Amino acid sequence: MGTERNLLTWRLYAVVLKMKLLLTYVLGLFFTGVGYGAEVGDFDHVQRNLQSDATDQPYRTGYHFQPRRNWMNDPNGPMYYNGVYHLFYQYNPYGAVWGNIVWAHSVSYDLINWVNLEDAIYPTGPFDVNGCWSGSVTLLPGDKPAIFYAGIDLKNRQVQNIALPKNTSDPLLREWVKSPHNPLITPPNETDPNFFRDPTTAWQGEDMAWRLLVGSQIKGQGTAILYKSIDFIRWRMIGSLFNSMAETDMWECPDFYPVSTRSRNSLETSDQGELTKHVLKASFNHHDYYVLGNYKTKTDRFSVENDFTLSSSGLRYDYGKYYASKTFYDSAKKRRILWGWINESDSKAFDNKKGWSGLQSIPRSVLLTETGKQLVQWPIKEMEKLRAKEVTTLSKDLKGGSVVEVSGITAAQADVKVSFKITDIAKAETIDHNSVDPQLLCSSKTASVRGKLGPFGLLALASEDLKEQTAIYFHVLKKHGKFVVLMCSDQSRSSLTGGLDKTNYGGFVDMDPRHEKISLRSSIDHSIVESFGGEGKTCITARVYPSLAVGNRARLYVFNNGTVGVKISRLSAWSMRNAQIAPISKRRKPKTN
Ligand code: DQQ
Repeated sequence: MGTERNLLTWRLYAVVLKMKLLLTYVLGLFFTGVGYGAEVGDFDHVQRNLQSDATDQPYRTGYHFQPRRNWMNDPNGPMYYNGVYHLFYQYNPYGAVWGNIVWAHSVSYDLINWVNLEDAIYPTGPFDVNGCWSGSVTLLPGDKPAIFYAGIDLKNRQVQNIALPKNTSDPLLREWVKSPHNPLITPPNETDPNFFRDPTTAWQGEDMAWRLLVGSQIKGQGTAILYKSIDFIRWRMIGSLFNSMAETDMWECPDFYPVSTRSRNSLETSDQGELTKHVLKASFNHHDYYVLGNYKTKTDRFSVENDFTLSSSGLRYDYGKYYASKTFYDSAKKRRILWGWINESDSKAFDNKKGWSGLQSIPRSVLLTETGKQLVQWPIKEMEKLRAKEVTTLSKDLKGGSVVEVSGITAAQADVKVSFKITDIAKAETIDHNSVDPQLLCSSKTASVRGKLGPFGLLALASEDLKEQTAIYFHVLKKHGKFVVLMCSDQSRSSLTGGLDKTNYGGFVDMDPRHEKISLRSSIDHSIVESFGGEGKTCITARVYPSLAVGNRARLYVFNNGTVGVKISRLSAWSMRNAQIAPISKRRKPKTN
């Protein structure tokens, strides 16, 4: 009876939510004409409107998650619970730069359209009075979500706390209650209390005990410390999960989860079949690095297949702007989804002027490749719901030195897939065996430097005269007698504006260009280009601020600046519609003690 009532309440809630979303959208359009950056009574509006030239806010996105205003950083505690996706994130309610950190909270039915709720966790006690930093959600038996987060306590130490929903029958889980046992974990003696944070989702071992990791740094070296508990309240330190040989900074936002070596279905965090490997991800030195290995709860030993590699020839989720990511297991669709924070490439002064800072990446599904050597990431299927007009080109020669416009779509807000066939691989240029760092290679082999088989790819967010362009491209090269594919993202001409970080990024794509087509998918959204090379084996995100290629003035091109021709096997490009991101009610100001 109770369950039926809950179900009924939930259905009613769902209808009201959907109506609110619709009303917000319609009212916004009615009152503002362009519906851009407007506030309508209690509601602010959808993120942006592509029809306007958006001269006042050209860098807000159409389908990436971002709050209406202010600073956002790490995604926290993403989960699927009772038919609703939840995303929490580090947020400054008072400004566009980092500070006053709380957990903001948004919910969605499809991971694309979002409703913003009140902040979920904000400083209330001595154990988090100076900030509520990153953490994760664990679904406890009986399907009870528990948030584990890093609190900055009265003495400015980093401690680990728990919060539970006030009412688990509220499908939106709007209110959270902190445990009277907080802090549950305090920094061990060997750890600097400034380097002890970001607890992972917990997993259960064969012995039914819970485990989790806390990111740390001991004696100047990054690490993740394993803790164990029977009751989820008293936690015992076990030690470092894995000692990397690479000299790293503190490991922020560690993530630890199993991946299947056989199936395309993902695994729940506590799954421990025979056919699994574990992924350990750590965020340091501005990137998200990962290692693969074997882990069994019987011994709690994690034996790794590779080590963290600081050069961009090692395994990273993304070789561009991408940090402090977090995965969760989506039990509805049996997949693991990855969120990452995309930081700005501009200055604080610019962020203050535009009144906001930080994006979340498109949610990506994560799997192990068939070879088992690395992960593969792909934008979740739901993104395709936003695709509108499509243009397609099949089997077209792209001569050396050519630039062809992809017209007929909204180039500032688009999704593009292209695959290239190499017809004359013998012409690939040979590189020195010492050229191992792809990012360095991409810094010298920019899009405007002519090679042989490359650079070829896309020019996104380009102005008509090509003075501005974000180039995502490939080079096919020969190294140690083998063919290698280099993927680059060249930001050097992304904007005529100065004072921006325009670093070029690069990574190798693990494939054989003699037998496989070289594919690229780029999701372009006004000031961000998320690119997936080799069907998601190598990902590069660019954060850019064009001054000419804005709104309707942005163009998209496919290009080949090599001397050797390549073939476009297929190119499909879609205009993308706006996602709807609206608040359900006014943001409540977080309380402080
Ligand atoms: N951001 C949080 C920390 C985390 C860092 C603070 C990573 O908990 O280590 O906002 O971006």
